Amino acid sequence: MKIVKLGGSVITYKEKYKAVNFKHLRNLCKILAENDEKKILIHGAGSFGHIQAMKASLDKPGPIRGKESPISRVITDVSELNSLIADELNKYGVRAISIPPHAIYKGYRSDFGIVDLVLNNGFVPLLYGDIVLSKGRYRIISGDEIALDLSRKFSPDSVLFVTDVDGLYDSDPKVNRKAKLIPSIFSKDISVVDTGKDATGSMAGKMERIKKMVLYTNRVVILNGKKPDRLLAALKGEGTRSTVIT
Ligand code: IP8
Repeated sequence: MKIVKLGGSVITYKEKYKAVNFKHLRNLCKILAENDEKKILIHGAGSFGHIQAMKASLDKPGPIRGKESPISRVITDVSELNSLIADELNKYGVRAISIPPHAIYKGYRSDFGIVDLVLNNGFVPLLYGDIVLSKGRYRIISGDEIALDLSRKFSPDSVLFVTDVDGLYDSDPKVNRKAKLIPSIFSKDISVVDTGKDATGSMAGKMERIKKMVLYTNRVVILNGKKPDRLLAALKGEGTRSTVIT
């Protein structure tokens, strides 16, 4: 079984409120339809979540009181993105069934019974970065954190992160043109540099979770979703330009 997270920076235009990148989304749906292995899908919030969440300072967990309207707005917006993605997946033949995280999480506690039920009846569970509630409090939950919790429960053979870069580099490829891709690395050798510029801690948050994830899966792969063939190769367990973390 595999867990695949489609990053918000690939499937949406991150700077433009509620703008889906249908070209990338459809290319990825096509690939996911080609591979009929058991899988759980997760997607990020992209411009359907991060823009409003930052505007209303929802990035840190806190009391709900006074923030009801942005919380409800963000939950509604990410669920809208989720419906669009479920629709595209179904058009391409992926039998996805959405499972809203806010309905299965209470604070930090989750009940994945419904994920198990959906998966073991031949469907593809589809979860996403969301806002979850507990008594009087809210918190943003990233798709990466959901991937970690699902890994703990389902022990997938691999977890694939579909991002807008080829993988991990020895320096920031968006700044340094000479940055070199790291094809494989042990999780213990990863040092995390905080670049935090979205509501869930960006790359640093992702790396913290990946370091924990390798305890529950054989490998974590970070790859570029703008080159959909790489996702197909990684799904088949073949080598492709990416970073493999073990
Ligand atoms: O895009 C963020 O999820 P992510 C969720 O997976 C919200 O980090 C609501 C901003």
